Amino acid sequence: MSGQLTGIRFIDSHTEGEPTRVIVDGGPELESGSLSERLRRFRETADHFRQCVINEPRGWEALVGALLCEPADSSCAAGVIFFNNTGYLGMCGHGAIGVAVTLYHLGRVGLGVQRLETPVGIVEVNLLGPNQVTILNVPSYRLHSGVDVEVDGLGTITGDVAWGGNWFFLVDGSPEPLTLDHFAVLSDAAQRTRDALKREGITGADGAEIDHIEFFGPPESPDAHSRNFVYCPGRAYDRSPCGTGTSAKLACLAADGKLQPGESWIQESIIGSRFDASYTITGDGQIIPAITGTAYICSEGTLIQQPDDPFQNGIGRST
Ligand code: PYC
Repeated sequence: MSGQLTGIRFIDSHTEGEPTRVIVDGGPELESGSLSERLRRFRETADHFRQCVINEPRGWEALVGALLCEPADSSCAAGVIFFNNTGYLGMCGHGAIGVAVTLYHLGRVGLGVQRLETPVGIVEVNLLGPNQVTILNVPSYRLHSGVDVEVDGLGTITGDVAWGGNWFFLVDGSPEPLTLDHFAVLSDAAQRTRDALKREGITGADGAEIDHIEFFGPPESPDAHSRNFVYCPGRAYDRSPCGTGTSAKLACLAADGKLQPGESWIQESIIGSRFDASYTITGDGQIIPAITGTAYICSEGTLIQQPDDPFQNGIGRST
């Protein structure tokens, strides 16, 4: 080996099949301030770090990174900034479950309730066991219902726009069968739906881009309520039922009066894994989703960057 090595210590887990890479050492210096301020510094001064961790050859497209930071709010066990192959996520439900299990694995927290600070608010994580976690997500709500969009090759697709920590377009009645061997056609349909939303100027609040698409259909398990396919910003699909996507779904069900506070909703993913979800209501018409799932540690190690490696920051891709 030549040149000076830089090491980035990580722990990988998967939550219901969806991977999370927690950076425990060797992350960028983001100084102090709110998590959203540090996210801005991360984006502006250290985006190469995100690319190195997520992109091939050290990462892959489905991976979500989680940079552990000192929390600004001392009631929190940790601050965390989530990122993926295209940029940064306000919140990540499967990722928060992965972070909680990783903090437990590291001996930094015990079982029971902890708080995590994210750029979009504080989330509570309750470690029910070494691998099982319930998260109380950020307040979630439906912004628009029954929005029609003209999608190339698919015709009119109708969906709801909802916030669950990220912006989602939720479509009941998937345009393709909800099985894993259809992931390529599902991804294609979801990408075209996303392109159409952009073209027609359909956005989340304050013009925010709707960068996650969710298709729903009947579940395979008799005790589940629904199966989904969730398409993420970097053209990867979520192997889990998606924590923020399930939160957005709960917000729609609540708004339609189809699910009552405290009632259980079992959301199945495209690979058959599941989250058990429910909600409580806030005073201002939003909901607080509770999402329970399991995560398992699957590897830990050190990512190495050498100054003379032409791909020390990974292989970038524009989406
Ligand atoms: O679980 O919230 C989630 C999530 C977002 C993107 C991938 N997973």
